[in-house]
Amino acid sequence: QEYTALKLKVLEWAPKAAEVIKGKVPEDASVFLVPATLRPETMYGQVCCFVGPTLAYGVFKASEKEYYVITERAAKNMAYQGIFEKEGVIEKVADFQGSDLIGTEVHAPLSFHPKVRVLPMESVLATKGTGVVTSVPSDSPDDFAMVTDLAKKADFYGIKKEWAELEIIPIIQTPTSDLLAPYLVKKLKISSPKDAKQLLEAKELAYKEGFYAGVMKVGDFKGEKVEIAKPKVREQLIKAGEAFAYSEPENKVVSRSG
Ligand code: ZZB
Repeated sequence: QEYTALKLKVLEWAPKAAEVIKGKVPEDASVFLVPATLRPETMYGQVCCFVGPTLAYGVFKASEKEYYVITERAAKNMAYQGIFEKEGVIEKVADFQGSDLIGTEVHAPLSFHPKVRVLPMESVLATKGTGVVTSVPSDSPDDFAMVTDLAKKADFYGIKKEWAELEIIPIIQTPTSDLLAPYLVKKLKISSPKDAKQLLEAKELAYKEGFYAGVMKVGDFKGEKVEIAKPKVREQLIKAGEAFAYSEPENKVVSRSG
């Protein structure tokens, strides 16, 4: 899988995270949460950043001035892709549990909401991407179902309601809607982030329709087809130093003998 890894710079740590990171990175260095995405053209619509609350994350040194918050698994992959200073070597300076990071404020490149919060999502997989997921509820059914639930049950999740209530702005027009994910969630009668089966179906429909029939409604490539705009937005982010290419080997097939 060829992902775009986006750099979400930490602006303000949540209290628990601040305690953990204290003294671990130089004063003049930046720390980034780094989600892996297959949809760089949707980055205009980011409203928050998800971590798995029970997952383990590390803070890895990428260079003198830059540190990345990702899973160790992702760091090990990145070490062989020219992303860190020394080939094959990872340098971890701190450990977080996802829950420590909830409430951290980060800068989301390209987004209409440049400042977004880190929020919990139980379904984030430790075995895919970086374990950090940027949330685009306009075009991702999983994200729409999750932010809806977070806003509805803010106390239960231990977050501020307004963190999950940033406006969802249309960014891609398709023949059925300019808010494809909310449309599909409603149409398939998805009522919770736990409706895994319907969410998978909605995601597949959203990928297909977005890619083949979507037209950009915003940004520098407004009016262009998603198929055309996708690599252009990606290049723009990479040139600006706000993203980099990250790929990972296909999941190994587990043999029957184990
Ligand atoms: C932003 C975005 C906007 C995404 C969108 C999708 C969509 P996939 O589809 O399953 O192959 N993702 C990345 N890492 C993880 C993880 N560890 N656990 C759970 N979800 C993860 O995986 C790729 C997409 O799944 C990524 O692209 C990311 O969400 C999420 F409008 O980034 B995406 C129709 C989907 N639309």
